[in-house]
Amino acid sequence: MTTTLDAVPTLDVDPFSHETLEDPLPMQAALRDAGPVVYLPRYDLYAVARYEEVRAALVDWQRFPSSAGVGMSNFKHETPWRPPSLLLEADPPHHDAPRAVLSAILGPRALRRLTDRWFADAEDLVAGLLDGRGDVVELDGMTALAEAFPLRVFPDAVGLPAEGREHLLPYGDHAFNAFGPSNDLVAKGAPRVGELSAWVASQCAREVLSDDGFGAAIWAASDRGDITPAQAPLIVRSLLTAGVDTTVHGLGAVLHGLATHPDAWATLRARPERARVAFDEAVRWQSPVQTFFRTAEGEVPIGGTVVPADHKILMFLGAANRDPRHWHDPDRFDLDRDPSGHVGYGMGLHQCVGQHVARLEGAALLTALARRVERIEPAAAPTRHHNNTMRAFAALPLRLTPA
Ligand code: HEM
Ligand code: OVM
Repeated sequence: MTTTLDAVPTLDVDPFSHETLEDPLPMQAALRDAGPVVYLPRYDLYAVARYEEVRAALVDWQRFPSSAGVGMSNFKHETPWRPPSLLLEADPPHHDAPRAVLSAILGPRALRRLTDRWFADAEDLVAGLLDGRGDVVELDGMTALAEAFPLRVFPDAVGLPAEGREHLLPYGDHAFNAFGPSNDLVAKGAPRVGELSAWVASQCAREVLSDDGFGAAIWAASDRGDITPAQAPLIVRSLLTAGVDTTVHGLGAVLHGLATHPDAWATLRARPERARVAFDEAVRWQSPVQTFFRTAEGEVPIGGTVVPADHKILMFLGAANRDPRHWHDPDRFDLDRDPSGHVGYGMGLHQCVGQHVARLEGAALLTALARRVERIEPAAAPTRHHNNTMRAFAALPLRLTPA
C-alpha cells in the first residue's frame, strides 16, 4: 500500500502577537478549518488545532518526545533559559521516578488531609469580602478571588516561608512566556529573571521548607531513594513554576463563565456539588494553558502529512477544546455537558500531575461562593493579560449580591 501525502496548508498567522493573544478564537478556527496539520512559515513549524490530532500528538511520547523542550526552543540546538524540568521536559525512563513521586504527593488520597482546611479557608475569604459591605459588593475577581485564594492555600501547602511569596506569580508568568518565541513578552520579563530564579531556587532547599508540606514530602522521597537528593530541589521547582498562575487563571475562567452564564450560576447555587464539573468545564472552555510544543523524533506521519525530523509541532490545546468536530456547541460554558476528555490538562504521560490540586481549589472556592452569594454579574468588561502560553485575565470586575 502506498500513502498519498496531502499538500500541507500554510497559514500566515502569529499565535503570539498581541492581536491574537487578545482574542485567539478567530485564528484557532482558521487553523482547524485549514486542515488537520498546518504549516506556520513565520516560525517554520507545524501546528495541530483539531481535537483528534492534538490528542494523537499528546499521547505519542515516543514520536513526539518532550526532552527537546515543550516550547518553541529546541534544546538540542539552543541552551534552555533554566535547567530543564525533570517532569515536563523529560521522557521515559528519566520522567518515571519524578512523576511517580509527585503523583503520590498530589493525588486525591494525599489531598484529603487538606480538603477541610481549604474549604474553611475559602469560606473565610468569601466572608471577609462580603460581611458588612452592604447589599452589593463590587470587586476585581482576579485580585480578590482568583489570585487571593491560591496564594492563601498553595504556598502553605508546599511549605514555603511567608517571605517573598510575591515572586511566585511573576516567575510563573515568565516561565509560561518562555515557551513562546523570544518576543516582547519574554523581553519584558528578562530584567527580573535572575532575581526571580535565584529566589525560586533558594525556596527549594530542604531547610527552607516546613516539615509537613509537599516540599518536605519530595525530600522524604529522596531519603527513601525513590529519587536522588539532586533531583529533589528541581521537583519542588516544578510546583513553584506550574502550581500558581495556572490555578489563578483557571479560577478566573470559571468566575468569568459563571458571571456571564446566569443559567450556570443558578445550577451551581442549586447543586453546589457540581463545583468540580464547573471548574473542569471552565478549563475546557478557556484553556488557561493554551499551547505546548513537541519535537518530531524522526519523520513523523500525522494528519495525512509528515513532520520532518527534529521539527517542532505546536499543539493548540485551547483550539482542540473548542473543536466543533468533537464538541457540541463548544463556545458555550455549559454545566450540563460532560467535559471529560478535554485536553486542557494535556493527555497521556505528561497529563497535569497537579490537576487534583487545581480541582480542589476550584471546588473549595466555588462551594463557598455558591453558599454566600445570590447573584454574580460582570460589573464591566474583563481585560486580558497577554502571555505567550496562558489565556489569562488582568482584571475581572464583578458585582456580587450576598445571599
Ligand atoms: C503538566 C495544565 C495546574 C503541575 C501540565 C500540562 C498541562 C497543564 C496542559 C501538560 C504538559 C505537557 O503535556 O507537556 C494545567 C492547568 C492547571 C494546572 C490548566 C490549572 C487549572 C497545576 C498545578 C500544579 C501543576 C496546581 C502543581 C501543584 C504540573 C506539572 C506538570 C504539569 C509538574 C508536568 C507533568 C509531567 O510532565 O509529567 N499542566 N496545570 N499543574 N502540571 Fe499542570
Ligand atoms: C515544570 C512545569 C510543569 C508544567 C508547566 C510548567 C511553566 C512548568 O515542571 O517546571 O509551566
